[in-house]
Amino acid sequence: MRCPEILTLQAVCVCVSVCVSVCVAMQQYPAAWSHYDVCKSRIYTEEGLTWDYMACQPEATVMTKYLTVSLDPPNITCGDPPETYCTLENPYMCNNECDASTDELAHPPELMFDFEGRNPTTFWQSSSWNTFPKPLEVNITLSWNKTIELTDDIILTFESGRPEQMLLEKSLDYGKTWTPYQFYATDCLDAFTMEPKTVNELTQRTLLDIICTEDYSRGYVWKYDKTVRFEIKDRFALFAGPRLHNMASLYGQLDTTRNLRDFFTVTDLRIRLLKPATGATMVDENNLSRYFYAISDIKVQGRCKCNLHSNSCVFDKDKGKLGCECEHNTTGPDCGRCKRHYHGRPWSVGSYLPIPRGTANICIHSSHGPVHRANASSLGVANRNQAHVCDNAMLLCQNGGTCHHHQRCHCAPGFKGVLCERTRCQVLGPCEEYPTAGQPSLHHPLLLGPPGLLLSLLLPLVVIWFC
Ligand SMILES: *[C@@H]1O[C@H](CO)[C@@H](O)[C@H](O)[C@H]1NC(C)=O
Ligand SMILES: *[C@@H]1O[C@H](CO)[C@@H](O)[C@H](O)[C@H]1NC(C)=O
Ligand SMILES: *[C@@H]1O[C@H](CO)[C@@H](O)[C@H](O)[C@H]1NC(C)=O
Ligand SMILES: *[C@@H]1O[C@H](CO)[C@@H](O)[C@H](O)[C@H]1NC(C)=O
Ligand SMILES: *[C@@H]1O[C@H](CO)[C@@H](O)[C@H](O)[C@H]1NC(C)=O
Ligand SMILES: *[C@@H]1O[C@H](CO)[C@@H](O)[C@H](O)[C@H]1NC(C)=O
Ligand SMILES: [Ca+2]
Repeated sequence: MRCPEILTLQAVCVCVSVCVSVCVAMQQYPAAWSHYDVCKSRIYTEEGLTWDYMACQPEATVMTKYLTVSLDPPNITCGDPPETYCTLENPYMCNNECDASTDELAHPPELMFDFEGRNPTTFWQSSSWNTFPKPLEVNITLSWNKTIELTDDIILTFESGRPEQMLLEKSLDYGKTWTPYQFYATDCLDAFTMEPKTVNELTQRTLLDIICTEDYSRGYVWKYDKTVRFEIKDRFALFAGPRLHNMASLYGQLDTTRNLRDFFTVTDLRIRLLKPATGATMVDENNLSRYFYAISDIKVQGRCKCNLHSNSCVFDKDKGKLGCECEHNTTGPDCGRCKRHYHGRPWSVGSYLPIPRGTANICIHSSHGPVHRANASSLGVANRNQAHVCDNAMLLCQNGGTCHHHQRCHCAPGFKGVLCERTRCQVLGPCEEYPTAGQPSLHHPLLLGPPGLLLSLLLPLVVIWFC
């Protein structure tokens, strides 16, 4: 459900508050937030048909289609020379053959990302722990060469026993530096000298803590659960509620807390396998073919980071990488700067606020100060992180409005908008039919409040603001 389409179709529906009400009625607010999927729409102002700009982002999708994988050590994949493996539970059951020179018996890394149908699973497999007691360590690095934002749990499915020790790392700078995401061990104290924790023990305040969990490594678990997770959704739920029904609260937080947004943003992931499943305290040194890693599937869901300046991200086959298709006169792989000749004010990330349309923060032509364009509708406010909505130079309050603490314009009677750039109900007839209560006051502190309270506060605000 997209308000702007209704708007485009029905020229009479000019006052956005009407549109918002329509949308609310039609989409059973707040069940489905499919927001931020439109970057601009046509609207009518007294100047005629013009563009209205909104914060926008690409849809979340399966990200494993677009990565490159590299293994370290590079020759750690099994099958060269061919080997036969036994199961962990039964050293006499040895029917797992690996031969890199035969298609049916090879287990290359690509098989971690192929489609898992109903057929026998396909998997990558390491060579066995022949070097015991030297540790069997493998790094699996997933690189996008593009900044992406994770939107769902990372899920690894093991065909071997799950590792007794493992570490998930992330990079935000294309692999130059790495930081831990989560530690996994059968015994966190022993392996990493960390107290074992689960994601359920995290709170809003400790959400960014890096924990060691024993949930995905214990004992003879592979009969029950073969997966190892990094729980994104449980972390989202700390703000958005258990079924993520209150995404508004999450978006509000992401907007105001840079660390939080960065936490879910990566260019690369690295899975560091540190110790394979042994199933018992003692490693059977006479039969090391029982110990190895095998992974059948890795799930990573996310969206391109486009700084809220694009709703589409495409894979360029020639360059072999993803790129945002930038709007709002921005450019760069992440829409991270203004286009040539559009430096009328500094580049700024779009904002999720005010919900539901956000603020586009478009780049402005260098020859136009924002003053000239400010009465085109919906000129974005400056990035809220800088708490800088208006000033006495570039972002002047219009039509006799006055700037208070760089936070908001107090508009003269009859005017509205972030910079008082619009007249009240300028195209519609009598204003009296619509709420005129006070000034728009979308202070984001509201969004920090208890999520339940939030929605009841938001809806009237949205309506008031738009009219
Ligand atoms: C894996 O990467 C880490 C750095 O993140 C490095 O110290 C280690 O030697 C690598 N391990 C292997 C087996 O290449
Ligand atoms: C991988 O290469 C290293 C050094 O190049 C070598 O020592 C090691 O035996 C090789 N491992 C396998 C499993 O072939
Ligand atoms: C492991 O034990 C099984 C059963 O005794 C045997 O068939 C297999 O060859 C052994 N593997 C190794 C590497 O010793
Ligand atoms: C990443 O993308 C940049 C720019 O498109 C390109 O120059 C570079 O070669 C790519 N790096 C890798 C490792 O593919
Ligand atoms: C830049 O933005 C203006 C509106 O501000 C739009 O008319 C124009 O098409 C945009 N230019 C480009 C190259 O996208
Ligand atoms: C927009 O602002 C400019 C300069 O402030 C003014 O000349 C113009 O008439 C305004 N247009 C509208 C539609 O208010
Ligand atoms: Ca597979």
